[in-house]
Amino acid sequence: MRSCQKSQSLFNQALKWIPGGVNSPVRAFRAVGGDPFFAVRANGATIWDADNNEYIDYVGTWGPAILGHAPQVVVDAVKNAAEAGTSFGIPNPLEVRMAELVVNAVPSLEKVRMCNSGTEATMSAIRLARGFTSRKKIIKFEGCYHGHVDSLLVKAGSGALTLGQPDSAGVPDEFTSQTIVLPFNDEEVIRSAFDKYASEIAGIILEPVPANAGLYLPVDGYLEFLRDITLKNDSLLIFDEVMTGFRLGLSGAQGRFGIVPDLSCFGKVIGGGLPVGAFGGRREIMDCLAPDGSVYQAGTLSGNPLAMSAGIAVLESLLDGEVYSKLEELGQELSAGILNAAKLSGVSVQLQNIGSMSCCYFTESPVRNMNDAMKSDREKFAKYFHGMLESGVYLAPSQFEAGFISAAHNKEDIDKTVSAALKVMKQL
Ligand code: HOZ
Repeated sequence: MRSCQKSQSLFNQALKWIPGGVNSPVRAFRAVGGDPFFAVRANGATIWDADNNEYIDYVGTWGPAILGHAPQVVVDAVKNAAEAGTSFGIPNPLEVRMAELVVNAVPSLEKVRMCNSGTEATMSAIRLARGFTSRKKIIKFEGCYHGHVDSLLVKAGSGALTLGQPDSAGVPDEFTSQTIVLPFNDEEVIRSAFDKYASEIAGIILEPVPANAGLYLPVDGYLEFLRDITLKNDSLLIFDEVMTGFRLGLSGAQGRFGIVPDLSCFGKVIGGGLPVGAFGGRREIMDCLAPDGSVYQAGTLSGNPLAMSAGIAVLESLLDGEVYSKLEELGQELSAGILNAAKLSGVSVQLQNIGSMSCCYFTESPVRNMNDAMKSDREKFAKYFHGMLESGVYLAPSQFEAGFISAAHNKEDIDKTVSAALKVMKQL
């Protein structure tokens, strides 16, 4: 058993002053039992806790660390930027470079606005969709998580689902009365919604690859269907690419699946580990934002030079595509290895994988939506999680989160992880 004394003592202190001892619920390990470790350092693919235990990290700060932790290009960029001033509150040249990089990488974008988190991005995107269309209703999917936006915190994934609270107290019914929640990967329910409310639906927001109830993929033709039906009904298609943007390729899931949404939301990777969000789309829609248009959106720290410099350093490192080739290869290797470990151990799993993202459900039946994901044996997952942690592998402490590989992982990390999985699964 590894020693966790220092983490434990920090957690006891944290519990006195921080609700649940954490600043974001899923970190509390409630879904898997036990208490969280406290990280003091992270470099490359490794994270160290306060007791100096080290782990191969597949959380990657929940997605941003695509180059691994503390890549030199990011550390240098942030240091340089800090010396020139940590915040200006007036336009700075880094914002222009960031916008250029994002718009050039994602074909559906003509303009982009930076904000400070994925939550801000989705909140602003749906406000913009409503302002542009002069309609109120938004369709979202069960198990999709778009940050903790009031009107989208209905049957939400991530920490909300992890804690069995997909709907939040404190959100009045009136705030969600214009939200239509439907199961993912089901065309019929979408058709019925449009039959009933066509002229009222401002847009559909979705994670094109839902990664907040574990990870499942759109079935063939589904994203095309959503594109088609929104176009026919003058509704907007909003891709929440906070997780998949710049992760599944330079042009995200939309590039990978060949879909052109009207609006897209970003976060995580584009911030290089600093707090960033962004949303963008066609010029005629984006120009509805203040100060050009009547949809208000703002932020004291939006376009912050530290965050811009970190994000720019990451995006520039991704431009030649080499990182993505490596991630595809490692992603396939890890998934094949874990699947094989499960087979050898006689454990039924659904190993879901796309590029550097993956999730292992402990169920025999295919997972295509939140209901399927809920069938996973979460007790088994908790045992698997703790077994892996003891073996020096840190997975997300919830069945309903995806795992991430970074460019700093190598074959040796994958081999160690697969050996650990085999050992742990044999004991399940
Ligand atoms: N919403 C994040 C994962 N999908 C969790 C963020 C965190 O707890 O840091």
